[in-house]
Amino acid sequence: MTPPTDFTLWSQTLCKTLEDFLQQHLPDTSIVPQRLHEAMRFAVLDGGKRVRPLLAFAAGELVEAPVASLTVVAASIELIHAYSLVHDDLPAMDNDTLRRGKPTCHVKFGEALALLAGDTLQSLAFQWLSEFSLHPDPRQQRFMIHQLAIASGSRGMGGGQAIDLESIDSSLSLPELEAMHLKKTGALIRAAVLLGASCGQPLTASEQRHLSNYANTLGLAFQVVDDVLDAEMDTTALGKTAGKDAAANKPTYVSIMGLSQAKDFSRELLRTAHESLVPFSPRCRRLEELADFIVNRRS
Ligand code: GRG
Repeated sequence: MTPPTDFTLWSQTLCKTLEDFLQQHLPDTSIVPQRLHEAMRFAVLDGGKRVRPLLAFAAGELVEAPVASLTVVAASIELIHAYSLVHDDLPAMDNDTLRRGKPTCHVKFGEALALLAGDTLQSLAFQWLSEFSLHPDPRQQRFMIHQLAIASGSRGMGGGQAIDLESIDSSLSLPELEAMHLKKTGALIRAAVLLGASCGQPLTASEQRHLSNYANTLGLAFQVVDDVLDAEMDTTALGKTAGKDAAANKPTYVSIMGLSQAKDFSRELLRTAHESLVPFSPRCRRLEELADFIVNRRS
């Protein structure tokens, strides 16, 4: 067996920190309404790559942010992500039955409870972001709450999902596809990076531009790779239904560019992401490694 790399150990340690926080702070299943709390915990705990939380932790390392603040930010962002997956899987949207290698939330708990679980996970994210002290300057904390609200709302993830649903059976140009994914997938990835970097020392305006460029580029790269994996991998490897985009006749990077060019594009985006981090060297090591992980992942 090959020994775990330093990056693996780093990510495992922080995933454990995240998991402990989630276990402790998600409402307990003994509290009324028990079944809703079961559904919320089912949707969040024990699954997923935790890419967005890790991005928040890694961005926090640029600014010497305290792990306690980063954990709250990371957990809140994962709640928003989990809620989006629960709603995305509903019959009214993607109508999927498998997620993270388990039945989807509505398959296990019914549609009504899955809807409520998604809604209440979203509320809980903002509860945590406003309840814990994340920064000595309260304006900075307000900025974080505001950023996450925009990223998950109609100008971000929710809006991107609406455009995605409208695009079924239609053709999109590459710039239109990119604009959709910058919202649907990119906005939350960007928020993870920016919120993590908001928990510590202030960045200069130039550093903020570079970090923003990294976050946008990586958000796009994440989606390009997601499209490639949907076309290339099988359901067992992905833990969710493979080949869904083609079956639903959705425009993707693979349908527009072809598989080989989509892969080339993801590598080009990876190079751009790395270049954006140059001003932060060597504090940006984890952000570099996460970019590599996102582009080279197989699930
Ligand atoms: C009702 C306002 C409102 C919004 C609903 C459903 C929805 C918003 C948004 C859907 C957003 C969505 C599901 C985007 C797909 C992003 C994506 C590629 C998810 C998969 O992420 P991974 O691979 O999943 O990080 P894991 O399971 O590893 O966490």
